[in-house]
Amino acid sequence: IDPTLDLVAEIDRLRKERNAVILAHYYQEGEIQDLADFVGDSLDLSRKAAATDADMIVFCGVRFMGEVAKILSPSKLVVIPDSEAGCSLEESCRPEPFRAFREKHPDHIAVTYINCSAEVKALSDVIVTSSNAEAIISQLPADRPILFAPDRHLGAYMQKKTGRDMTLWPGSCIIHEQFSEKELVKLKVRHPKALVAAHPECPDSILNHADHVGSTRNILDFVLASSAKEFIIATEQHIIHQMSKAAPDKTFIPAPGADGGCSCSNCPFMARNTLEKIYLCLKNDAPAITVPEDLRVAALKPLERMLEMSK
Ligand code: CIZ
Repeated sequence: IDPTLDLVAEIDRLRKERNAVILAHYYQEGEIQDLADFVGDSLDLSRKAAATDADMIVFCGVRFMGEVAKILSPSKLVVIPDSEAGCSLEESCRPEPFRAFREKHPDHIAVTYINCSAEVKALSDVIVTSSNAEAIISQLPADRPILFAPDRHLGAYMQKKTGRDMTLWPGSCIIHEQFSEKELVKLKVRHPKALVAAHPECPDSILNHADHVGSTRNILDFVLASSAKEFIIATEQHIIHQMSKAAPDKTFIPAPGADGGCSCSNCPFMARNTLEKIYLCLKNDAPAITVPEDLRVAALKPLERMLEMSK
């Protein structure tokens, strides 16, 4: 790429030329969030993907999110800036062991977190995000046990919130798992007025110190509505970009890892996306997401159930 190219202007030109919509997750770099047409969590963004009349969707997030957009909007060209932008939760739950897990528990309803592959979605009864998991689980028949995959911390939190009988898949997110309870307690001592807002992908040892637990969207709403001025944020740190923009008078501190610093909350998969790669994927129509039609139809069913149950 010509280093003198104004990437933001070029992305803008190509977006209009291609009738493209740029979707960005809250966990993307601030400069990517700022140029997106919509910024949100995976639930908001999948709704946008389902409703768009654009010809092309540029999904700035991780691969499974682009895959969801393609499953919901098969006639659109869906591109992602980097095909290597994976997810540790997706990796922790491969289709074959998941199929065996299901077969071992034939009477269970398989509730699967959206952070998984299309193959695992296709083997599930209903998909959830952290924004709608509690509402969806509460609507499921009370006499049926639940299999929850792949995030065991979100599953354990849902078990506590809903009182439902659940068998948990042993997966976790490399980001949320790295926060340190010891360092968090030290940070709270230094900032006694700060409220802790944590994502339910965090282990119990972190959630036990939280004043508020919620999805990205929910944490964002919480800090904006709160009269407190200082917050410790226990999720991927780039959500703080939206918080600081909406409430510049408030202070947001990323929760610490074992070294006391905040580098642990920078998702290496989300960080693969850059302005250069967004420009290139708009220009080259690649990397494009493809999902075989039989798999797409099978994965669509539990996703549509999710959209229906979270209205
Ligand atoms: O659902 C999402 O977008 C993720 C990964 C987290 C959240 O809480 O929004």
